[in-house]
Amino acid sequence: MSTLVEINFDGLVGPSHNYAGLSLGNLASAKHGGNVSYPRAAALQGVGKMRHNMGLGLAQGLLCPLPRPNHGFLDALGLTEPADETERRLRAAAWSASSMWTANAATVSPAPDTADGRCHLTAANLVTMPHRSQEWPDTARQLRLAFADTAHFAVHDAVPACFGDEGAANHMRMGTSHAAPGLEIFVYGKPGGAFPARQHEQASRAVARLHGLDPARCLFVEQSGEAIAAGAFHNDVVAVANERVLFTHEQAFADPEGTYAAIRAALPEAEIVIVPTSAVSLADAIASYLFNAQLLTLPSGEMGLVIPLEAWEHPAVRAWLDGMLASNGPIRRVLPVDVRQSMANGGGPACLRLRVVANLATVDSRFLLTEARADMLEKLIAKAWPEQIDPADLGRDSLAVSVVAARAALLDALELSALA
Ligand code: SUG
Repeated sequence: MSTLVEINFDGLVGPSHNYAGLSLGNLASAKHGGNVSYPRAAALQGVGKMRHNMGLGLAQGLLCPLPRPNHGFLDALGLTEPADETERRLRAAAWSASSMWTANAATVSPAPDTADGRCHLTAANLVTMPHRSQEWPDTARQLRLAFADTAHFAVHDAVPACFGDEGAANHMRMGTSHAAPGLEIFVYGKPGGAFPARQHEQASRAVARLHGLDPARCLFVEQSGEAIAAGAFHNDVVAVANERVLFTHEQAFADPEGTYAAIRAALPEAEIVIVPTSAVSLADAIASYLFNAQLLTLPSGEMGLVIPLEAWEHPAVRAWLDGMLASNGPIRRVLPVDVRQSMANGGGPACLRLRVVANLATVDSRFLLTEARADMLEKLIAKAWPEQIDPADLGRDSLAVSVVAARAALLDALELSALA
Protein backbone atom coordinates (compact mmCIF):
# COMPACT_ATOMS: atom_id res chain seq x y z
CA MET A 1 0.00 0.00 0.00
CA SER A 2 1.25 3.43 -0.87
CA THR A 3 2.28 5.78 1.90
CA LEU A 4 1.57 8.89 -0.14
CA VAL A 5 -1.36 10.88 1.24
CA GLU A 6 -2.79 14.32 0.58
CA ILE A 7 -1.88 16.78 3.32
CA ASN A 8 -3.61 20.16 3.39
CA PHE A 9 -1.32 22.87 4.78
CA ASP A 10 -3.46 25.76 5.97
CA GLY A 11 -1.99 29.20 6.46
CA LEU A 12 -2.54 30.34 10.02
CA VAL A 13 -4.20 33.77 9.85
CA GLY A 14 -1.62 36.33 10.92
CA PRO A 15 -2.07 38.84 13.76
CA SER A 16 -2.10 41.78 11.31
CA HIS A 17 -5.16 40.51 9.35
CA ASN A 18 -6.86 43.63 8.00
CA TYR A 19 -9.09 44.96 5.25
CA ALA A 20 -7.14 47.42 3.13
CA GLY A 21 -8.88 46.89 -0.21
CA LEU A 22 -5.60 46.07 -1.94
CA SER A 23 -6.62 43.52 -4.57
CA LEU A 24 -8.06 44.99 -7.76
CA GLY A 25 -10.32 42.41 -9.40
CA ASN A 26 -11.08 40.69 -6.07
CA LEU A 27 -14.61 41.95 -5.38
CA ALA A 28 -14.69 40.97 -1.70
CA SER A 29 -11.43 42.81 -1.00
CA ALA A 30 -12.77 45.96 -2.68
CA LYS A 31 -16.13 45.71 -0.92
CA HIS A 32 -14.68 45.36 2.57
CA GLY A 33 -11.67 47.69 2.16
CA GLY A 34 -11.67 50.14 5.10
CA ASN A 35 -13.71 47.90 7.40
CA VAL A 36 -12.55 46.94 10.86
CA SER A 37 -11.11 43.40 10.91
CA TYR A 38 -11.01 40.85 13.73
CA PRO A 39 -7.66 39.01 13.58
CA ARG A 40 -8.32 36.89 16.69
CA ALA A 41 -11.67 35.68 15.40
CA ALA A 42 -10.16 35.19 11.93
CA ALA A 43 -7.33 33.01 13.21
CA LEU A 44 -9.71 30.99 15.41
CA GLN A 45 -11.99 30.40 12.41
CA GLY A 46 -8.94 29.17 10.51
CA VAL A 47 -7.97 26.75 13.27
CA GLY A 48 -11.63 25.69 13.43
CA LYS A 49 -11.51 24.71 9.75
CA MET A 50 -8.28 22.77 10.28
CA ARG A 51 -9.86 20.95 13.22
CA HIS A 52 -12.97 20.23 11.17
CA ASN A 53 -10.96 18.60 8.41
CA MET A 54 -8.73 16.74 10.84
CA GLY A 55 -11.93 15.46 12.46
CA LEU A 56 -12.88 13.93 9.11
CA GLY A 57 -9.81 11.74 9.49
CA LEU A 58 -7.59 13.72 7.13
CA ALA A 59 -3.94 14.75 7.48
CA GLN A 60 -3.61 18.43 8.31
CA GLY A 61 -0.58 20.70 8.20
CA LEU A 62 -0.05 24.37 8.88
CA LEU A 63 2.18 27.17 7.69
CA CYS A 64 3.05 30.20 9.81
CA PRO A 65 2.29 33.84 9.07
CA LEU A 66 5.15 35.83 7.56
CA PRO A 67 6.89 38.69 9.40
CA ARG A 68 4.74 41.83 9.28
CA PRO A 69 4.99 44.78 9.14
CA ASN A 70 7.62 44.19 6.48
CA HIS A 71 10.16 46.91 7.22
CA GLY A 72 12.43 45.71 4.40
CA PHE A 73 9.65 46.47 1.90
CA LEU A 74 9.01 49.92 3.36
CA ASP A 75 12.72 50.72 3.48
CA ALA A 76 13.18 49.63 -0.14
CA LEU A 77 10.42 52.07 -1.10
CA GLY A 78 11.94 54.84 1.04
CA LEU A 79 8.57 55.08 2.80
CA THR A 80 8.37 56.36 6.36
CA GLU A 81 5.27 58.57 6.86
CA PRO A 82 2.75 58.22 4.01
CA ALA A 83 1.95 61.56 2.38
CA ASP A 84 -1.09 60.52 0.36
CA GLU A 85 -3.53 57.70 -0.34
CA THR A 86 -1.13 55.88 -2.68
CA GLU A 87 1.55 55.85 0.00
CA ARG A 88 -0.99 54.76 2.61
CA ARG A 89 -1.86 51.77 0.43
CA LEU A 90 1.84 50.92 0.06
CA ARG A 91 2.20 51.03 3.80
CA ALA A 92 -0.85 48.81 4.21
CA ALA A 93 0.79 46.37 1.77
CA ALA A 94 3.66 45.94 4.24
CA TRP A 95 1.13 44.97 6.92
CA SER A 96 -0.94 42.50 4.94
CA ALA A 97 -1.55 39.05 6.42
CA SER A 98 -2.07 37.73 2.88
CA SER A 99 0.26 34.74 3.38
CA MET A 100 -2.73 33.04 5.06
CA TRP A 101 -3.90 32.12 1.54
CA THR A 102 -1.43 29.31 1.06
CA ALA A 103 -3.06 28.17 -2.19
CA ASN A 104 -0.90 31.02 -3.49
CA ALA A 105 2.24 29.98 -1.65
CA ALA A 106 3.51 27.57 -4.31
CA THR A 107 2.67 25.13 -7.08
CA VAL A 108 3.14 21.53 -6.00
CA SER A 109 3.87 18.53 -8.22
CA PRO A 110 3.84 15.31 -6.20
CA ALA A 111 6.52 12.66 -6.65
CA PRO A 112 4.55 10.35 -8.99
CA ASP A 113 4.42 13.17 -11.59
CA THR A 114 8.05 14.26 -11.70
CA ALA A 115 11.09 13.02 -13.60
CA ASP A 116 13.26 12.60 -10.50
CA GLY A 117 10.55 11.03 -8.34
CA ARG A 118 10.61 13.85 -5.78
CA CYS A 119 7.80 16.19 -4.85
CA HIS A 120 8.59 19.60 -6.37
CA LEU A 121 7.36 22.93 -5.01
CA THR A 122 7.90 26.32 -6.69
CA ALA A 123 7.18 29.40 -4.60
CA ALA A 124 4.78 31.73 -6.42
CA ASN A 125 6.11 35.21 -7.23
CA LEU A 126 2.66 36.86 -6.86
CA VAL A 127 3.98 39.90 -8.69
CA THR A 128 0.63 41.31 -9.78
CA MET A 129 -0.21 42.72 -6.34
CA PRO A 130 2.41 44.69 -4.36
CA HIS A 131 1.23 43.31 -1.01
CA ARG A 132 1.57 39.75 -2.26
CA SER A 133 4.80 40.20 -4.22
CA GLN A 134 6.75 40.42 -0.94
CA GLU A 135 5.70 36.98 0.22
CA TRP A 136 7.76 34.56 -1.77
CA PRO A 137 11.29 34.80 -0.27
CA ASP A 138 9.91 34.14 3.24
CA THR A 139 7.53 31.53 1.88
CA ALA A 140 10.37 29.70 0.14
CA ARG A 141 12.36 29.79 3.39
CA GLN A 142 9.47 28.22 5.28
CA LEU A 143 8.87 25.58 2.60
CA ARG A 144 12.57 24.68 2.70
CA LEU A 145 12.20 24.02 6.42
CA ALA A 146 8.94 22.07 6.23
CA PHE A 147 10.14 20.03 3.25
CA ALA A 148 13.83 19.92 4.12
CA ASP A 149 14.21 16.23 3.23
CA THR A 150 15.88 16.60 -0.16
CA ALA A 151 15.58 12.88 -0.84
CA HIS A 152 11.85 13.48 -1.18
CA PHE A 153 11.35 17.19 -1.92
CA ALA A 154 12.78 19.94 -4.12
CA VAL A 155 11.82 23.55 -3.36
CA HIS A 156 12.41 26.09 -6.14
CA ASP A 157 12.62 29.86 -5.93
CA ALA A 158 9.91 31.79 -7.74
CA VAL A 159 10.04 32.10 -11.54
CA PRO A 160 11.26 35.48 -12.90
CA ALA A 161 9.03 38.41 -12.05
CA CYS A 162 8.33 39.20 -15.73
CA PHE A 163 5.80 36.34 -15.64
CA GLY A 164 3.14 36.48 -12.94
CA ASP A 165 2.67 33.24 -11.03
CA GLU A 166 -0.10 32.67 -8.44
CA GLY A 167 0.78 29.11 -7.47
CA ALA A 168 -1.66 26.30 -6.76
CA ALA A 169 -4.69 28.59 -7.10
CA ASN A 170 -4.20 28.30 -10.87
CA HIS A 171 -3.21 24.65 -10.93
CA MET A 172 -5.28 21.47 -10.66
CA ARG A 173 -4.20 17.87 -10.48
CA MET A 174 -6.33 14.92 -11.50
CA GLY A 175 -5.71 11.17 -11.45
CA THR A 176 -7.18 7.87 -10.41
CA SER A 177 -5.80 8.42 -6.89
CA HIS A 178 -3.50 10.89 -5.14
CA ALA A 179 -0.65 8.39 -5.25
CA ALA A 180 -1.03 7.59 -8.96
CA PRO A 181 0.68 9.67 -11.67
CA GLY A 182 -1.43 12.78 -12.19
CA LEU A 183 -2.61 15.00 -14.99
CA GLU A 184 -1.47 18.52 -14.08
CA ILE A 185 -3.70 21.29 -15.39
CA PHE A 186 -2.26 24.81 -15.44
CA VAL A 187 -4.80 27.61 -15.92
CA TYR A 188 -3.56 30.99 -17.15
CA GLY A 189 -5.27 34.25 -18.04
CA LYS A 190 -4.83 36.61 -20.96
CA PRO A 191 -4.44 40.31 -20.16
CA GLY A 192 -6.59 43.04 -21.68
CA GLY A 193 -9.71 42.90 -19.51
CA ALA A 194 -10.89 45.34 -16.85
CA PHE A 195 -9.13 43.32 -14.15
CA PRO A 196 -5.60 41.92 -14.10
CA ALA A 197 -5.01 38.39 -15.39
CA ARG A 198 -2.64 37.32 -12.64
CA GLN A 199 -1.36 34.02 -14.00
CA HIS A 200 0.89 34.16 -17.06
CA GLU A 201 1.07 31.17 -19.39
CA GLN A 202 4.88 31.33 -19.46
CA ALA A 203 5.04 31.16 -15.68
CA SER A 204 2.95 27.96 -15.77
CA ARG A 205 5.16 26.46 -18.48
CA ALA A 206 8.31 27.36 -16.51
CA VAL A 207 6.94 25.63 -13.40
CA ALA A 208 6.12 22.50 -15.41
CA ARG A 209 9.68 22.42 -16.78
CA LEU A 210 11.26 23.07 -13.36
CA HIS A 211 9.23 20.21 -11.89
CA GLY A 212 10.27 17.79 -14.63
CA LEU A 213 6.70 17.01 -15.64
CA ASP A 214 5.91 14.77 -18.59
CA PRO A 215 4.47 17.06 -21.32
CA ALA A 216 2.00 14.29 -22.18
CA ARG A 217 0.49 14.67 -18.69
CA CYS A 218 0.27 18.49 -18.65
CA LEU A 219 -2.50 20.73 -19.92
CA PHE A 220 -2.22 24.48 -20.30
CA VAL A 221 -5.71 25.91 -20.31
CA GLU A 222 -6.87 29.49 -20.74
CA GLN A 223 -9.19 30.87 -18.08
CA SER A 224 -12.24 32.59 -19.51
CA GLY A 225 -11.99 36.36 -19.76
CA GLU A 226 -15.63 36.55 -18.63
CA ALA A 227 -14.74 34.79 -15.40
CA ILE A 228 -11.85 37.19 -14.68
CA ALA A 229 -14.07 40.17 -15.51
CA ALA A 230 -16.73 38.83 -13.13
CA GLY A 231 -14.21 38.66 -10.27
CA ALA A 232 -12.57 35.22 -10.64
CA PHE A 233 -9.09 36.56 -10.00
CA HIS A 234 -7.85 32.99 -9.58
CA ASN A 235 -9.08 29.82 -11.29
CA ASP A 236 -9.88 28.29 -7.88
CA VAL A 237 -12.76 30.75 -7.59
CA VAL A 238 -14.56 28.91 -10.42
CA ALA A 239 -13.18 25.35 -10.47
CA VAL A 240 -11.66 22.71 -8.19
CA ALA A 241 -10.40 19.19 -8.89
CA ASN A 242 -9.67 16.14 -6.81
CA GLU A 243 -8.52 12.77 -8.13
CA ARG A 244 -10.85 11.86 -11.02
CA VAL A 245 -13.38 14.65 -10.38
CA LEU A 246 -13.41 18.17 -11.78
CA PHE A 247 -16.05 20.44 -10.26
CA THR A 248 -16.40 23.52 -12.41
CA HIS A 249 -18.59 26.41 -13.41
CA GLU A 250 -19.73 26.31 -17.03
CA GLN A 251 -17.93 29.61 -17.72
CA ALA A 252 -14.60 28.85 -16.02
CA PHE A 253 -12.55 28.18 -19.16
CA ALA A 254 -12.14 30.07 -22.45
CA ASP A 255 -12.81 26.81 -24.35
CA PRO A 256 -14.85 24.61 -22.01
CA GLU A 257 -15.59 21.79 -24.45
CA GLY A 258 -11.97 21.64 -25.65
CA THR A 259 -10.80 21.58 -22.03
CA TYR A 260 -13.15 18.75 -21.02
CA ALA A 261 -12.19 16.76 -24.12
CA ALA A 262 -8.48 17.15 -23.39
CA ILE A 263 -9.01 16.04 -19.78
CA ARG A 264 -11.04 13.00 -20.86
CA ALA A 265 -8.43 12.07 -23.46
CA ALA A 266 -5.67 12.13 -20.85
CA LEU A 267 -7.75 10.61 -18.05
CA PRO A 268 -10.59 8.41 -19.34
CA GLU A 269 -11.85 7.91 -15.75
CA ALA A 270 -12.46 11.68 -15.37
CA GLU A 271 -15.86 12.78 -14.07
CA ILE A 272 -16.67 16.40 -14.82
CA VAL A 273 -19.37 18.03 -12.70
CA ILE A 274 -20.46 21.22 -14.45
CA VAL A 275 -22.61 23.84 -12.76
CA PRO A 276 -24.56 25.61 -15.51
CA THR A 277 -24.98 29.37 -15.58
CA SER A 278 -28.72 28.83 -15.70
CA ALA A 279 -28.57 27.32 -12.19
CA VAL A 280 -25.80 29.46 -10.65
CA SER A 281 -24.67 32.60 -12.47
CA LEU A 282 -21.00 33.54 -12.53
CA ALA A 283 -21.89 36.46 -10.24
CA ASP A 284 -23.57 34.12 -7.72
CA ALA A 285 -20.71 31.61 -7.94
CA ILE A 286 -18.20 34.35 -7.16
CA ALA A 287 -20.27 36.05 -4.44
CA SER A 288 -20.89 32.72 -2.68
CA TYR A 289 -17.47 31.12 -3.38
CA LEU A 290 -19.12 27.77 -4.14
CA PHE A 291 -16.06 26.60 -6.08
CA ASN A 292 -13.50 27.89 -3.59
CA ALA A 293 -14.13 24.63 -1.86
CA GLN A 294 -11.97 21.79 -0.67
CA LEU A 295 -12.92 18.71 -2.66
CA LEU A 296 -11.59 15.96 -0.44
CA THR A 297 -11.43 12.19 -0.57
CA LEU A 298 -12.68 11.05 2.82
CA PRO A 299 -11.32 7.95 4.54
CA SER A 300 -14.49 6.11 3.44
CA GLY A 301 -13.48 6.72 -0.18
CA GLU A 302 -16.41 9.11 -0.71
CA MET A 303 -15.75 12.69 -1.78
CA GLY A 304 -16.81 15.62 0.38
CA LEU A 305 -16.95 19.31 -0.53
CA VAL A 306 -15.93 21.74 2.22
CA ILE A 307 -17.65 24.99 1.29
CA PRO A 308 -17.91 28.39 2.97
CA LEU A 309 -21.10 29.08 4.92
CA GLU A 310 -21.79 31.87 2.42
CA ALA A 311 -22.34 29.25 -0.30
CA TRP A 312 -24.59 27.11 1.91
CA GLU A 313 -26.72 30.16 2.73
CA HIS A 314 -27.04 31.33 -0.88
CA PRO A 315 -30.50 30.29 -2.21
CA ALA A 316 -29.52 29.47 -5.82
CA VAL A 317 -26.34 27.70 -4.74
CA ARG A 318 -28.17 25.76 -2.02
CA ALA A 319 -30.82 24.63 -4.49
CA TRP A 320 -28.11 23.36 -6.83
CA LEU A 321 -26.24 21.61 -3.98
CA ASP A 322 -29.45 19.95 -2.73
CA GLY A 323 -30.09 18.67 -6.25
CA MET A 324 -26.53 17.40 -6.54
CA LEU A 325 -26.73 15.53 -3.23
CA ALA A 326 -30.02 13.94 -4.24
CA SER A 327 -28.49 12.74 -7.51
CA ASN A 328 -25.97 9.98 -7.95
CA GLY A 329 -22.95 12.21 -8.54
CA PRO A 330 -19.41 11.62 -7.27
CA ILE A 331 -19.59 14.33 -4.55
CA ARG A 332 -21.49 12.68 -1.69
CA ARG A 333 -21.18 15.17 1.16
CA VAL A 334 -21.29 18.95 1.50
CA LEU A 335 -19.58 20.33 4.60
CA PRO A 336 -19.99 24.08 5.32
CA VAL A 337 -17.37 25.88 7.44
CA ASP A 338 -17.21 29.41 8.88
CA VAL A 339 -14.24 31.36 7.53
CA ARG A 340 -16.09 34.68 7.24
CA GLN A 341 -13.15 36.87 8.25
CA SER A 342 -11.01 35.46 5.45
CA MET A 343 -13.95 35.43 3.03
CA ALA A 344 -14.34 39.19 3.42
CA ASN A 345 -10.92 39.48 1.77
CA GLY A 346 -11.77 36.99 -0.98
CA GLY A 347 -10.23 33.96 0.72
CA GLY A 348 -12.44 30.87 1.01
CA PRO A 349 -11.66 27.36 2.29
CA ALA A 350 -9.60 26.47 -0.79
CA CYS A 351 -7.52 29.66 -0.67
CA LEU A 352 -6.49 28.85 2.88
CA ARG A 353 -4.79 25.56 2.03
CA LEU A 354 -1.88 24.21 0.03
CA ARG A 355 -2.20 20.58 -0.99
CA VAL A 356 0.89 18.39 -0.84
CA VAL A 357 0.84 14.68 -1.62
CA ALA A 358 3.63 13.08 0.39
CA ASN A 359 4.57 10.49 2.96
CA LEU A 360 3.80 12.12 6.34
CA ALA A 361 7.04 10.78 7.79
CA THR A 362 9.07 12.86 5.31
CA VAL A 363 7.53 16.20 6.40
CA ASP A 364 8.96 18.19 9.33
CA SER A 365 6.50 17.29 12.09
CA ARG A 366 6.49 20.84 13.47
CA PHE A 367 4.30 21.73 10.50
CA LEU A 368 1.74 18.99 11.16
CA LEU A 369 -1.34 19.61 13.26
CA THR A 370 -2.52 17.44 16.14
CA GLU A 371 -5.47 18.01 18.49
CA ALA A 372 -3.04 19.02 21.25
CA ARG A 373 -1.34 21.51 18.97
CA ALA A 374 -4.72 22.93 17.89
CA ASP A 375 -5.60 23.42 21.59
CA MET A 376 -2.32 25.21 22.12
CA LEU A 377 -2.86 27.42 19.06
CA GLU A 378 -6.33 28.43 20.20
CA LYS A 379 -5.05 29.46 23.61
CA LEU A 380 -2.15 31.40 22.15
CA ILE A 381 -4.33 33.18 19.57
CA ALA A 382 -6.90 34.12 22.23
CA LYS A 383 -4.13 35.66 24.29
CA ALA A 384 -1.80 37.23 21.74
CA TRP A 385 -3.74 38.12 18.54
CA PRO A 386 -5.19 41.65 18.38
CA GLU A 387 -8.94 41.62 18.81
CA GLN A 388 -9.54 44.15 16.05
CA ILE A 389 -7.71 46.34 13.57
CA ASP A 390 -9.04 49.51 12.00
CA PRO A 391 -7.09 50.16 8.77
CA ALA A 392 -6.36 53.61 10.20
CA ASP A 393 -4.30 51.85 12.91
CA LEU A 394 -1.80 50.44 10.37
CA GLY A 395 1.54 52.08 10.98
CA ARG A 396 0.96 52.59 14.68
CA ASP A 397 3.95 51.52 16.79
CA SER A 398 1.83 49.96 19.54
CA LEU A 399 0.06 47.75 16.97
CA ALA A 400 3.38 46.78 15.40
CA VAL A 401 4.69 45.72 18.81
CA SER A 402 1.70 43.45 19.47
CA VAL A 403 1.72 41.94 15.95
CA VAL A 404 5.45 41.15 16.15
CA ALA A 405 5.10 39.74 19.68
CA ALA A 406 2.17 37.51 18.66
CA ARG A 407 4.13 35.93 15.81
CA ALA A 408 7.21 35.51 18.00
CA ALA A 409 5.09 33.70 20.62
CA LEU A 410 3.71 31.41 17.90
CA LEU A 411 7.13 30.54 16.51
CA ASP A 412 8.38 29.89 20.01
CA ALA A 413 5.44 27.59 20.80
CA LEU A 414 5.93 25.64 17.57
CA GLU A 415 9.72 25.52 18.05
CA LEU A 416 10.07 27.35 14.77
CA SER A 417 12.15 30.30 15.93
CA ALA A 418 14.44 29.60 12.97
CA LEU A 419 11.79 31.51 10.96
CA ALA A 420 12.02 34.63 13.15
O1 SUG B 1 -4.74 37.65 -3.48
N1 SUG B 1 -6.89 38.84 -0.97
C1 SUG B 1 -6.24 37.74 -1.63
C2 SUG B 1 -7.15 36.54 -1.66
C3 SUG B 1 -6.43 35.32 -2.16
C4 SUG B 1 -7.35 34.21 -2.45
N2 SUG B 1 -6.63 33.06 -2.88
C5 SUG B 1 -7.08 32.16 -3.75
N3 SUG B 1 -8.11 32.37 -4.53
N4 SUG B 1 -6.43 31.05 -3.85
C6 SUG B 1 -5.80 38.13 -3.04
O2 SUG B 1 -6.52 38.88 -3.70
C7 SUG B 1 -6.96 41.07 0.01
C8 SUG B 1 -6.08 41.92 0.90
C9 SUG B 1 -6.68 43.26 1.20
O3 SUG B 1 -7.41 43.83 0.38
O4 SUG B 1 -6.39 43.78 2.31
C10 SUG B 1 -6.20 39.93 -0.62
O5 SUG B 1 -5.01 40.00 -0.79
